[in-house]
Amino acid sequence: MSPDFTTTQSGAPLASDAHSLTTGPDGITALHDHALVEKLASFNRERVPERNPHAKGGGAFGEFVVTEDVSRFTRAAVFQPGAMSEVIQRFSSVAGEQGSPDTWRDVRGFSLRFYTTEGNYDIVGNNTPVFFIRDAMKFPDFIHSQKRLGGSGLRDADMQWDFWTLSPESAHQVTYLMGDRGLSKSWRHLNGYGSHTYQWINAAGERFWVQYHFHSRQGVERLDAADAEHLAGSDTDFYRRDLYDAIERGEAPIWDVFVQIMPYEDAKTYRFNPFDITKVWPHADYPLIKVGHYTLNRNPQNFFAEIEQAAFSPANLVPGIGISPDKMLMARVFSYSDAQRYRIGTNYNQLPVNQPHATEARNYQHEGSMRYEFSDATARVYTPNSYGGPEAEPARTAEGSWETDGLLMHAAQTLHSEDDDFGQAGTLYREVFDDAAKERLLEVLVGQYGALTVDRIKERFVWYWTQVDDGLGWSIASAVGAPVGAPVA
Ligand code: HDE
Repeated sequence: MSPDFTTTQSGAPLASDAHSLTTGPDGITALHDHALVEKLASFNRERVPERNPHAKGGGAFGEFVVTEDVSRFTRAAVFQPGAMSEVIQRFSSVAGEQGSPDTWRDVRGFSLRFYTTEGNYDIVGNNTPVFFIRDAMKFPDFIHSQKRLGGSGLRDADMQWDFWTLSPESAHQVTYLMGDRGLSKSWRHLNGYGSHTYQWINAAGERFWVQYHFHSRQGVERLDAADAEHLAGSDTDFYRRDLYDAIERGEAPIWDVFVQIMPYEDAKTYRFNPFDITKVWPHADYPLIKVGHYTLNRNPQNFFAEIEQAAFSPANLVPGIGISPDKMLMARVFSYSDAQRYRIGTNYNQLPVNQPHATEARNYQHEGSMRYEFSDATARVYTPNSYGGPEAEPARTAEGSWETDGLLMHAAQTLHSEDDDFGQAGTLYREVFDDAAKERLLEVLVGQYGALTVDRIKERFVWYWTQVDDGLGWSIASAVGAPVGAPVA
C-alpha cells in the first residue's frame, strides 16, 4: 500500500480519486459522497477577491544589506551599518485584472517588505516617483476611470482622459506613464520609488524628511510598443515569467537603495510643497545618498500562499521611521489593512508571509475568524495585568511626529512659491526625455487621441498637453488636425 494515499481533509482514506459514488456505473450521484462534495466545495472557494487595483503581479524573496552609514538620519535597525534583512518584493500592474497581459501600458507597483528585528517594514511604491492625484478623496474615482465602464464592462479611453484632463495634477505622472516608463522591458529593468515623503528619526530624536529610490542594476530598459502588443497576445505572463526564470537560472536581480534627505525645517519654506506626491525633489537640492542594496534570489514555493496572500501596507512602520503630512499617505495607512481584512481575512497577519520573521508579534488581540495561533493557557487576554504579560515600552517606538494645528476643513493643500500642476511635467518632457523619447511620446499621444470619441474630451486633451509643453501641444494638434485653444468645459 502506498504511504502517499489520498485522504479527505479530515484524514480518512479516499475510495477513489476519479469516480463519484453512484447507484451502479450509470446511476444517479449520491449526495452523501462527502469526498466529492468536499472536493467541489474546496474548488469553489479557491479564489479570494483580487486586489483592487494592482491585481496582476508577481514577486520573490531576497536579502537587503546596508553597505553605508545613514545612522545619523535614522535609528531604524533595518538601516544600521552592516544590517541584513530578509525581503519580499511584489511587482504589479495597476489597472488590469489578474489575468491581464503584463505588457499593457501601465504604471508598475513596487512593493517591498523588510522583515526587520523591530517588525515588518513595508514600502509600497511604484516605478515612478510621483502619482496622479494628491488627495485620497479622488482615489476610487481615479481607479474607476482606469478600469471598466459600468455598463459595457469595457475599458474606455474617453473615461481615462476625461478624468485626467479634469484633474490637471495628474500631468506629471501621466507624462511618465505615456513615456518609456509605461512599458518596461521587464520588472527587473525598472527603478522603484517610495514616491511619498516619509520621516526618519535618529537616536537623538532629530527628524528628517526622506524619499526612497531603488535603482535597478540590470538597467532601466523599455519595450517597443509593437513588441508589447505582440506579447500581450502571445505571453500574457511575460514579466512574471521573466523574473521567475531569471532567479531559477541564478541571475538574481539587484537594486541599489538610495534616499534623499531634507532637514525637518526646510519643509516649511521649500519652493514646492514637499509632501505633494505629484512632485519630485530635484536632486540638485537634495542629492541621492546611498544606503545599500538588495537581491531577489528566491522564488516563492507557492504563488498563492506567498504572493497572492502577501498583504503589504504603508501602516507597517518600524521605530525610527514615520509618515509625513501627505494626505495620500495618511489615507493609505488606513486603507491597506482594511483591504487585507476584506480580501484575505481578519487574521491575515498570522499567515507565514505576513508574520514578522525576525521578531514576534505580542499583544492582547485574540480570536476572530480562522485564528490558529494562541498563547499558553496561563497567558492573560487583557492589559494591564499583574501576571507579567507584555507591556508597551514607548522608548522603543521612536514614532514620527510633526506640529499640527488648524480649523477642520475640506481644502486644497497649502501652496508654496513654485507649486503648480504642469511645471514638473514640462521639465520632465523638456529636460529628461531625449529627442527619441519625445518622438515616442508624441506617437503614443497621437494614438491615444485617436481612441477618443467625445469632442470636449479631445479639446481638453490638446489643452492639457499644451499646458505641459506648448510645442508638444502644437505637435499633437497638427498631427491630428485639431485646433489649439482653451477647452469648452
Ligand atoms: Fe495603492 N492600493 N492606494 N497606491 N497600491 C492598493 O491595497 C490606495 C497609491 C500601490 O503589491 C490596494 O492590498 C489608496 C500610491 C501598490 O500587494 C488598496 C490610495 C501608490 C499596490 C490601495 C493609493 C500605491 C497598491 C489594493 C490613495 C504608490 C499593490 C489591494 C490614498 C506610491 C500592493 C491592496 C501589493 C494596492 C489603496 C495610492 C501603490 C485598494 C486608497 C500613491 C504597489 O488598498
